[in-house]
Amino acid sequence: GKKKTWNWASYLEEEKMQAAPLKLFKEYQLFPQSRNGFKLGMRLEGIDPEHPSVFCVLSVAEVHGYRIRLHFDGYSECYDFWINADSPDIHPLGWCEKTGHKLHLPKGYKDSVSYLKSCKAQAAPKNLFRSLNVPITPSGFRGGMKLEAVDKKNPSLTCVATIADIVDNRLLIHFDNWDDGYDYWCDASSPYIRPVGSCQASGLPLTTPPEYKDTKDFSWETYLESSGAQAAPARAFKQRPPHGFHLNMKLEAVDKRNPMLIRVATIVDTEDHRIKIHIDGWSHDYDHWIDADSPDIHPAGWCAKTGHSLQIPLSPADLAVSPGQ
Ligand code: MLY
Repeated sequence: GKKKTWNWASYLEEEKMQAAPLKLFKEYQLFPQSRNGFKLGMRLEGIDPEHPSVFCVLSVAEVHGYRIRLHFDGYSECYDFWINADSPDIHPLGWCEKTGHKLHLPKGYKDSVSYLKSCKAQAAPKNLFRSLNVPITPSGFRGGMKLEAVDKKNPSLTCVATIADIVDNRLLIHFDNWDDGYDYWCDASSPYIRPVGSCQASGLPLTTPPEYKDTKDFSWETYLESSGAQAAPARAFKQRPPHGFHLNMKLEAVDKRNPMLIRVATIVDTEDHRIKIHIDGWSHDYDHWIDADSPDIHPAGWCAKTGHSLQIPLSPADLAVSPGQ
């Protein structure tokens, strides 16, 4: 058949749809100001996405456009993951020591000093990391404070939770007496966190820690007293305005099932703080919700501008002749 190059402008025209306007995106979703300076083999410290409370030694395993694939030193490649070069989840070597965080060394390494020495030869230079020039405003949140938080893995549940860590202006939310697999990082304006007592005030059920067989046995007052913890002050919670995305707007989104790929996508449903995206050309079975502030969505043209490949939608005709992409 005849081959023509795909481009956003003619695609939008054909589809009679609109690209999501730039003003709806967060700064880190937009076109980056600097280039991706990370190089293969560089070492750094970062959060394990499956265990957000854990900081590990990571190495750069692949560089693609403004994104990098990170590898856990000493572990299987199956745990590798992709992030943007300006991710707040990564730090230069030495950051954990400086900020009093425990650094998990690769399996089999007992002698942390000699291991880190060998890494230092390949340390990612400090200037490659997102510099936080924003002054750290005292937020009223402190480590150990209690609050009510949505379990993002079970979004119908609002649960008893603790601020397990604070880095820059982000809070690590941990669910009391659950493992750290449910933990997540968010900021003071997250729609997923609320002050102690919010569920009761709005007549919604609060999921209590697992040791409470009957939710009715739980009271915040006695819980705070017996745990010797403070409630996060209501004034510390900031309200975030709903995003402005609309139905049928198009954008570029990381493929959830194969995160090395970015695909052309359409917004098919919206909530105040989430959008439901459809991967163009795919079955609606793959449609899924994503936070509107996710670092994995970008405006049309992001891939082209950052030197990342973009998986373009296959038309039914392409499907019949091409072996796939
Ligand atoms: N069905 C899940 C629910 C776990 C909820 C954990 N949250 C509250 C942190 C289970 O029982 O494993």
